Amino acid sequence: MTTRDTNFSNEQMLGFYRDMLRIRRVEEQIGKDAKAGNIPGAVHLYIGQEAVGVGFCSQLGDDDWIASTHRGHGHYLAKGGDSKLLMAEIYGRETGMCKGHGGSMHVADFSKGIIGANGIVGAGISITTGAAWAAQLDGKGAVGVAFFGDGAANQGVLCEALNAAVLWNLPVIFVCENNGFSEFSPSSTVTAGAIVDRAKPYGAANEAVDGNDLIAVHQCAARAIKRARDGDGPTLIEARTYRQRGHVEAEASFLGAKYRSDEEVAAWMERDPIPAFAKRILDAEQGTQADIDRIEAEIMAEVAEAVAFAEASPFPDPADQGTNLMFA
Ligand SMILES: Cc1ncc(C[n+]2csc(CCOP(=O)(O)OP(=O)(O)O)c2C)c(N)n1
Repeated sequence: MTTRDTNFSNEQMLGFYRDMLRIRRVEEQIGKDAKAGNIPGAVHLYIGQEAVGVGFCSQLGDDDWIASTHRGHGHYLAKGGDSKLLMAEIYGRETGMCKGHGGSMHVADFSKGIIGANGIVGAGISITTGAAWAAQLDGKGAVGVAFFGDGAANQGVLCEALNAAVLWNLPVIFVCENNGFSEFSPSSTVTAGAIVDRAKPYGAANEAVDGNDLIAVHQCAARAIKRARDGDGPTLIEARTYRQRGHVEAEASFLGAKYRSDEEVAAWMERDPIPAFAKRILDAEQGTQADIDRIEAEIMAEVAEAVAFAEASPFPDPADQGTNLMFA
């Protein structure tokens, strides 16, 4: 038996497990549907990185803002997004949360504080900085969390945002999910230095964390969120994790050369955050195999319901193209 995670009740531990597994199973389904040709457009999966989204979003409310990337389904679900609306959106149906006009890369729900995923690499960094500025002006203690990749960390916008955030003491957290790749380029071939160190010239708080360890992410996130809510300014976090799937689901059909070894993938699969968390719960006797099995069954039922909902939904009316549907 390993030590209990004394900060967390059994219910909370199982809740974290459920939230991560929900993202995993929904995305596995999306991956299958993309391969079957049921989904229009490109699909980028978050599989392997679930501990980061859940570690942060489980501590945020609907009034806090997050922005995501082209790999945004996990953040949407972790922040309380509805799986039916997500699936319908990705299927391009009218019942999606953006009425089928956004698709996989543009999932957003302002009512849940999800400013949006974004196909423009790095764009969420500046959008969240603006949302954090608005939150500061509102004075109600809300924070902004920008999730972005290691490739995005090489965009100039991170420097601009850190500069403004420190200067104006904004309640913003920049969360770089370093998943090892920018498209098909290993980070080591395109990224100089440690991303976490990019906070230092600006004097921003900063922390690197094991992005596959939900408890470590949760604790690191708690420190940064407290700092932001207390008016103590921004934090840059580098969560080191691994993109288990390809950059985009269809990549096998157009990529000639391999860009990572089977051994590397296998080594990271050993560190998959979800089975590791199940083991942690069982070893610490914070839940039973029956709990794990029940959660699995409930989530599989939710996934089936989401797919049925999407499939039964109509496509949007082409006449609505060009209408600002977010505010309609
Ligand atoms: C401004 C901009 N430049 C380039 C691209 C093409 N592009 C799409 S995803 C991607 C890689 C992003 O890598 P990273 O930020 O590490 O995120 P990850 O895909 O690993 O989650 C690139 C270069 C883009 N969409 N937007």
